[in-house]
Amino acid sequence: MSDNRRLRIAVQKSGRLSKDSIELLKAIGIKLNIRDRLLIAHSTNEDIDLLRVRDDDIPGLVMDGVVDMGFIGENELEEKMLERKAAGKIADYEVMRRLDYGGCRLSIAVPNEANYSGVQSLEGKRVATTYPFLLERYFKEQNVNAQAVMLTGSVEVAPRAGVAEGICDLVSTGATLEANGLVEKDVIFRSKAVLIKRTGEFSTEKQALIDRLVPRIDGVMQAKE
Ligand code: PRT
Ligand code: ZN
Repeated sequence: MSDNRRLRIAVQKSGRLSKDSIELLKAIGIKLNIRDRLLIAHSTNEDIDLLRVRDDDIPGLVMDGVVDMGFIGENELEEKMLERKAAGKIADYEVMRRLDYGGCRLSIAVPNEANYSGVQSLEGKRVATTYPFLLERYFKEQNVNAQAVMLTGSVEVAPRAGVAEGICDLVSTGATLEANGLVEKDVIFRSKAVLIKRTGEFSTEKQALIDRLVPRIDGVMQAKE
């Protein structure tokens, strides 16, 4: 079983960040015994346990101090931070390293045939997104009165379905937008994966482990440059 002498690190169980996060941990010398169905994976050579969860849960686990560290996309991290602040919850964390994977951008896109001359064109309209807090912050900064409509999936079909006039979603190659007859207009957030840690003191042992591991991450990233 895990106990709090062991460093707890949250990683996405399965998805776009899983493989690179696990590979990075292995590259810095952490031996892991991962069994697909299990929530917890123990390291066999370091005092480390991995908690394998949905990426959406990782910011909260770190901010609540349930885990010590986590690998997460900045988009999800920033969204959850805004959501928690709005709900009056603790939203503190520290970014230890910005990593070299998980790169994407959160962009507003509209149908090819839409008349669009800047974000002001969305005044009074609805925009479907999984990131309502980031989108509403952008609308506020731009002085636009538009409505963020929360959808957790299939955001790209919202305009065709008549649910919204535009979308705000993650883009990497742009193929999904193109396949759905949408054009990317405004990039509102640029994201990469980051390694974060909880705030507060660590035990001497945990701190020593962190101090030993983080320079190895730098070494692995430099070797790839
Ligand atoms: O199940 P769980 O909740 O853990 O996973 P998830 O489905 O919420 O997340 P997942 O695995 O799809 O993405 C995890 C993280 O990867 C995101 O939060 C981003 O930080 C990062 N990432 C990088 C991306 C993309 N690139 C990306 N392209 N996340 C999602 N996409 C999707 C996007 O939503 C759209 O549907 O890919 C499509 C667009 O891709 P292109 O290449 O067609 O432009
Ligand atoms: Zn998710």
